[in-house]
Amino acid sequence: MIRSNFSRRAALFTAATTALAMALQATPARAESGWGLLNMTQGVTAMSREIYKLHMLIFWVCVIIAFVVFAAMIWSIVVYRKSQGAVADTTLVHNTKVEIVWTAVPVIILIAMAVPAARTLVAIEDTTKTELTIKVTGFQWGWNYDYLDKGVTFFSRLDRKSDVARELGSGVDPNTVENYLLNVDNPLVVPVGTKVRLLITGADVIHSWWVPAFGVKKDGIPGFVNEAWFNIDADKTGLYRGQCAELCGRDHGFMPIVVDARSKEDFDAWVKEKAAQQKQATAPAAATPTASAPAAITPIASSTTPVPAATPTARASHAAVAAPRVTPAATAMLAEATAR
Ligand SMILES: [Cu+2]
Repeated sequence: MIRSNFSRRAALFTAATTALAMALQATPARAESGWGLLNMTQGVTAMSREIYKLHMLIFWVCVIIAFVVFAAMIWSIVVYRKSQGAVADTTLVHNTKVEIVWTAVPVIILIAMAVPAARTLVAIEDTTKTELTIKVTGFQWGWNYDYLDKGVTFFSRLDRKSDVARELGSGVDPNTVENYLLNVDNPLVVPVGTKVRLLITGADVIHSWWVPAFGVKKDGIPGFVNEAWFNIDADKTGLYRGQCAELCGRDHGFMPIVVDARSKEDFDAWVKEKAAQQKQATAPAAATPTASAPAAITPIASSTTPVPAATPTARASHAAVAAPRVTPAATAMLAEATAR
């Protein structure tokens, strides 16, 4: 009696689970509002959407497994309790067939998840055929962006308004500051529709360059250069925000990232103007011995080549590393940041 009840209920249960799984998979990706805000963003690059799809696939696999396991468990506990006359079925104890099934099923599920995950991981690491390379150096507490071969380099750090408002007793209400702690003085400017490669390193401690909309989060480690890339959809110009994602010291929470994605024409015009400005700004200083000293960090061609200099302990060292490559204004800013 109990056996026939069991098979009928098992069939019902399987049907219900299958229906739920189909309903869940048919659910369209939600817009990023309301409950959607709890989820990761779909982003503005083909790769970020790929990562999002993978995330949702694995999420639903986990949800279905959790549902099946907990439902079976709770159902068994309630329906087949001793007070209802249920007798334990001992044929399943040390049953070879069952052992094989519950080993094989998880292995198959894991392999099924590993295939798309590995494919995506390989694509994330594929930094070939990039059209623009920018070296990103994290320091306590800001970012240096160096457009290799373009003659443009600058520091980017927390904007002044947020910086003032965050001070204790500043008298400024943080609620009145737009994009409080998420704005910078000099955003990273990049072109849309272009495969941009980032060479990410750290000048003092480990930082992590993270912009969710691009699906990029990569550590900047002193002595190493990590690679990452993104290609923003051609119609997605605008501002994208991120933050340092590695606990890097006292002001870790105060080193946001802002990327200004512009059309290719606008970017070309910007880079031209910026390079001309920087050339002009450094020209008089080139006569002094310190400013003409060779760069301590040279552009790195391979991700395995270590960066010389920069010890994690001496705070003065990152100024020594970065100073020869930057404009006087940036050097002053770095000195200010170091003194804080
Ligand atoms: Cu950091």
